[in-house]
Amino acid sequence: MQRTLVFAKPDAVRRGLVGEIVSRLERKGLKIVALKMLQMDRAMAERHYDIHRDKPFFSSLVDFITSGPIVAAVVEGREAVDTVRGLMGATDPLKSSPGTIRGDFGTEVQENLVHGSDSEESARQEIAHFFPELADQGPGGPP
Ligand code: DAT
Ligand code: MG
Repeated sequence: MQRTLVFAKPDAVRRGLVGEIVSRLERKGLKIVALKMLQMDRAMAERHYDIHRDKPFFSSLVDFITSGPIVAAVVEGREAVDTVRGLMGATDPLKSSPGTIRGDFGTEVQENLVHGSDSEESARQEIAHFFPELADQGPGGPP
């Protein structure tokens, strides 16, 4: 079993799509291990998106992701990282297939509804960042 970090972005919360997103994860068979609403401050957002620091859209991305609460989850299942990325669709919602979250509900690259870790290593780092209370747990929960 593998774990990954998923969050519904501020646009998804504003549009009332949190239940839809969580439901799609659950209906696929993934297990919600942890779930919480929080609002990222700039420091947290800049750390989360550090890899994009030099991109032209970085400050706009940080403005957006800190513009309201998000709902973050730790999700567990077989190949959870790639499974969630598949459910999300491509970064640009106009290039995402219908049937994916972004493909079904988005049109904007920035306001693309959902985040999912892109590798097992980023999942480990992101889970520790968003859910420090789980950081010392391996897959499957507390010993
Ligand atoms: P993903 O979220 O699919 O992993 P990413 O890691 O490349 O995509 O980018 C992180 C976020 O940054 C993405 O969800 C939306 C925003 N973003 C990416 N490319 C962008 C662009 N060309 N213009 C504006 N925002 C962009
Ligand atoms: Mg990414």
